Amino acid sequence: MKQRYVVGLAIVIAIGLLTQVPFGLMKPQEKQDPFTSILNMLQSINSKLDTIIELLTPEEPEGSAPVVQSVEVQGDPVVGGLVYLFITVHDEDAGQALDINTKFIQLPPLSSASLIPSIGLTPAFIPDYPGDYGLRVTVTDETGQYDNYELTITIPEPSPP
Ligand SMILES: [Ca+2]
Repeated sequence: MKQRYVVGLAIVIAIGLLTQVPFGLMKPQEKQDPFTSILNMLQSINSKLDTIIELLTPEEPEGSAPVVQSVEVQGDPVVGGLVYLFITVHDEDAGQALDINTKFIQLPPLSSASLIPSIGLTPAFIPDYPGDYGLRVTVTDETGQYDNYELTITIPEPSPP
């Protein structure tokens, strides 16, 4: 009877040890878990917020704005003549693609003149009425920085034949 009791007790202790040891090992972790996991969660939220803020903050344009250096009027500035511009542009930042766009900001009354092409360094048009043709040349670089240049071409009244 005594032996049986001892064996039984030994089994109980063994089972107790086998189950308690893993629990014992896990207990310190369990105690840390809520704090550690909240800390980890906050750190992860913080880094995610940093990423979101980075994504939402508009990037500072890099480099400098391009410049319209000069616009020369070429061709035949009379009614029915072909007028074209010779534009020179410059950008300090090497290798940036530049978009050059020209449009009318003023036309003589009744005029339906149009710029063909309106993009590039040599836009052209045919004046259909005498008067003032106001033009705006805009150069834009890859970062969206731009420069405007405005000029007025005055087309004289056609001289009687
Ligand atoms: Ca630039």
